[in-house]
Amino acid sequence: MYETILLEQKEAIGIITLNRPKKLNALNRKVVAEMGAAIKELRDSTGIKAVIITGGEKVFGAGADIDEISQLSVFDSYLYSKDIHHLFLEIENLPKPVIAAIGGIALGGCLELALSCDVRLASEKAKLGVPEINLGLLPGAGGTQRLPRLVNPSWAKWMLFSGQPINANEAYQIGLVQKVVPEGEVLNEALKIAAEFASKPAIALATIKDLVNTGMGLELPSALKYESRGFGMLFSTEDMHEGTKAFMEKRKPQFRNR
Ligand code: CO8
Repeated sequence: MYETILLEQKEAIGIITLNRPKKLNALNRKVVAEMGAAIKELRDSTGIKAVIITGGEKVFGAGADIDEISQLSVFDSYLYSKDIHHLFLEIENLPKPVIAAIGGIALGGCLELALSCDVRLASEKAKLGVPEINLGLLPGAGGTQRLPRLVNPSWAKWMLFSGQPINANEAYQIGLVQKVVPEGEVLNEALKIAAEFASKPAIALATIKDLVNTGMGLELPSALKYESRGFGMLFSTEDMHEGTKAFMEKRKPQFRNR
């Protein structure tokens, strides 16, 4: 149904695979439109509890399609940047965990896509970078903002100023990826982690994700008030009563995501 991406479901896990292999999965307008539709499908599907975004075991993606962006007018490039921001915010705010499984190069707009995911896994062969400076550009899909919020701002500036990619172990050391796995194993590992997340009570998971995302932009006293409201709200869920009861009865909880 989609041309530039693949959308699959494995049990409770939705998997979006970038699928422009001849162009190293470069993002064009069609990819952005199709990913937007796929993310909405995954959001609305009650059977999906966690999401993986990947480019497969060899490449994650080489960034925005340079051929396409080189032909944009000033105003169109501004609008395109806003469209990509809209998509990446939808991913960031999806009320389900999203894992980026990075099998190989993740550059420019594709690294920025991975930055909008909740956690990132990388193959030991992966290279991650923001080379836009070499095109006389900047990472206009969130890279100048999400990267320094995720890693030490000086590391972010190093990557942004030099345009040089870093390898998976360096990315792990600066906190850009949470785990490095052997070549060819990134999807298996992502599926394991997604299955663990998917087994948790969905309303608590979505509330925690919203609290982290929203709270990071608030000063602490307001963020803590927001947390108290979320905590109180969970007492109205069946899963909270089941989780605490199961603990007292020394059995495994049966969460029903209600
Ligand atoms: N866009 C379009 N085509 C690409 C891209 C790209 N980003 N990257 C690779 N390709 C194409 C190549 O042109 C080539 O196509 P063809 O076979 O038709 O000539 C094919 O993919 C294979 O690429 P290479 O032959 O170059 O493969 P190599 O293994 O030799 O090199 C590299 C791989 C190092 C990844 C190299 O392809 C490269 O440097 N690519 C560009 C990386 C880059 O600069 N990315 C940043 C792009 S700009 C960006 O992401 C901006 C994001 C913000 C956008 C905000 C909205 C406007």
